[in-house]
Amino acid sequence: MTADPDCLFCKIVAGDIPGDIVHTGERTLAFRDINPQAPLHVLVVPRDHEPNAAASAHADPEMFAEIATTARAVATAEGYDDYRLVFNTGAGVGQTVFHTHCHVLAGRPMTWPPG
Ligand code: IU
Repeated sequence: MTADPDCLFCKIVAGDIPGDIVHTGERTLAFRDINPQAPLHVLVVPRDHEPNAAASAHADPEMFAEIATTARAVATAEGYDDYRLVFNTGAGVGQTVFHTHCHVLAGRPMTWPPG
């Protein structure tokens, strides 16, 4: 497994700092966002460190299927059939934590296009 000692999400994956974990998979982890933007706001992360979704896709294409499956499991477990998945990829579109993560958002009306 690849980890970056300076990465916050690697530390949550390793259990070195606490996260409100809602799903534990062999290769993924899901935990609640500390600053939720919807009634359900969970982050699904691969355990392996990559800086963003594009890098994960390159390193491990199957990871995306696993992230999507995990996202559905999390949403279903919380009673939501409809949910939005977001991968901010790059600082220019708002990525602030540079460990691949998928936002799973649900529980309120959402507009399109996103802001
Ligand atoms: P972004 O796509 O990189 O902007 O998302 C990073 C998310 O990580 C953001 O929604 C933060 O609220 C969230 N987060 C967190 O859940 N726990 C933390 O300790 C930190 C950020 I720092």
